[in-house]
Amino acid sequence: MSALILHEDPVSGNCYKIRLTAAHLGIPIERRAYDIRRGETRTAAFLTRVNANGRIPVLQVGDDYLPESAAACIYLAHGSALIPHDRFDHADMLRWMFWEQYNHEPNVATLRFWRALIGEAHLTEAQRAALPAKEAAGHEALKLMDEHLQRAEWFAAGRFTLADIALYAYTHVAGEGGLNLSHYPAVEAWLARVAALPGHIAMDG
Ligand SMILES: N[C@@H](CCC(=O)N[C@@H](CS)C(=O)NCC(=O)O)C(=O)O
Repeated sequence: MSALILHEDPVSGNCYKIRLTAAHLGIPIERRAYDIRRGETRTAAFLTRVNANGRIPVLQVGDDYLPESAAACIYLAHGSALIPHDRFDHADMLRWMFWEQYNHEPNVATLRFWRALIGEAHLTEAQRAALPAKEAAGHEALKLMDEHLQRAEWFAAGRFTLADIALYAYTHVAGEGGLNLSHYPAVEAWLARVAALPGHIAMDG
């Protein structure tokens, strides 16, 4: 494999997904930090060279740049047990990863970013007005996860896959955004299962 560099902000759960995947697979990755709160992913140099979309994470593979956390996790885990081979299980894993990006991350991660990393006092009027809707949608996402986890130990294929990594990243810090996880006991039990796996690393590790 070519040399790997993760362009990241260490506070970002999307970046953590990639570090967690690499940790489970024993793949070494060099890290390059940017501060998103200072606009460091919006400079001309970053937009031209790293990601025209102005966001981290970006996994650099040799001279090539791969934005999007899910794409980077799939690149790292190619051919490994973290991606099911069975056709249905593979698609089901992707189903949860797509769901995470559309229904979960925009609510659960955004609430954490606004409340824990920016601070409610510094939110714009529009952001403050959006809080109740984000909270309702965040709880809806956690409820759906809890219902699934009352019936299954893992999200897809009956075992730990990239779907669990993608969902773990922001779920385990949902409380920082004001979403009380104690309402979701099956989610809490699953978080503990993930954290107990060999190879697990903490978000700030
Ligand atoms: N869908 C993307 C989301 C990337 C994203 O939203 N990155 C945020 C940090 S988690 C970012 O770079 N924000 C800085 C900005 O938009 O300026 C992924 O999964 O990688």
